[in-house]
Amino acid sequence: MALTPELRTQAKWKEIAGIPLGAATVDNWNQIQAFRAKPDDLLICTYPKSGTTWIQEIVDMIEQNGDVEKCQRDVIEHRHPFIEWARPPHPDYPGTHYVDQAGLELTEVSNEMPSPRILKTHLSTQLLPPSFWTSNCKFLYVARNAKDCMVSYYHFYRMNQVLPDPGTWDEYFETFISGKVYWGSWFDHVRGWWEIRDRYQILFLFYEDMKRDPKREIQKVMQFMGKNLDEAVLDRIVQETSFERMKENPMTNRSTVPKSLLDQSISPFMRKGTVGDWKNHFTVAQNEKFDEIYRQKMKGTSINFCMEL
Ligand code: PPS
Repeated sequence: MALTPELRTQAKWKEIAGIPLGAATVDNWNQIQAFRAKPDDLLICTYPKSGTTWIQEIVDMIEQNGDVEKCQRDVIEHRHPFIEWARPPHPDYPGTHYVDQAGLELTEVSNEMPSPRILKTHLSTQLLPPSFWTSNCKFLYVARNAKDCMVSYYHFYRMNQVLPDPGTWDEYFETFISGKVYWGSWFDHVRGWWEIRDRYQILFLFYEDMKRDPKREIQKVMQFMGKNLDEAVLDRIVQETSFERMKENPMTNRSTVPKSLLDQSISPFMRKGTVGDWKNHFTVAQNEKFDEIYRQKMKGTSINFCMEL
């Protein structure tokens, strides 16, 4: 059943350390924090709307040695457990193979996954279950420039029927800047992961680089995963993970998710997949305001984003 506009406005999140998260995630927080990572785990880490689905498909294609059929074995959101995700069961959308009765994805069952396990999170460094730090596993972080991320998240909020209504673009603009969106502030998230990138096994990638030169970035991922694939396989992966292919692919485009959860008639999950769409949304005044806030919040970091290609 779809939420009415009134219920959507009231849709509640809860907070951990001031960071909004789904209520079911917070209700299961102790169990999530107690998860035991393994040294050969690979954790895909992103702020929402930064290219998570794209890097998941790339990682799976590499893991399956470019075998397209194997990557069709399940929808992308069920191939890699989403470690902090929990939601009440939905009759038309049962969840992953690893989900437990409380709707929690990361359970003892996922401990039985064959290694190396590939897992996914949107958590900031401060909220990650501690065993990920002590087990010395691999982290693959993808960052996307804040303005495009904000635009993509806005359209996702509009179409995602279980998130609160984002209001108008102008209203949402303020909400995003304040960090009161699911998984918190873009600034804190990106900064947090960037600052520890040399202390752990972290491959830090940028969405914009993946757009500019997908083959080079896919090669980096391949090396990071300890794989060696020949040119023809790499070319196939580039082709199969292009926006156009993934938009048409029912295993990656979320078309199997019921409309009562994701209403793609409002905005498709695979929306534009470009760099620079923020220019179609930001007013001149918003752009100036955002640049000033960015300067303050990212002061002292060496990170550099490409804002258009
Ligand atoms: S989520 O809900 O957080 O998991 O979303 P996420 O997958 O991180 O981000 C969705 C945005 O990524 C775009 N996308 C792609 N861009 C380029 N190439 C490929 N293959 C690709 N796959 C997904 C998707 O279109 C969303 O961005 P926008 O700007 O909204 O189009």
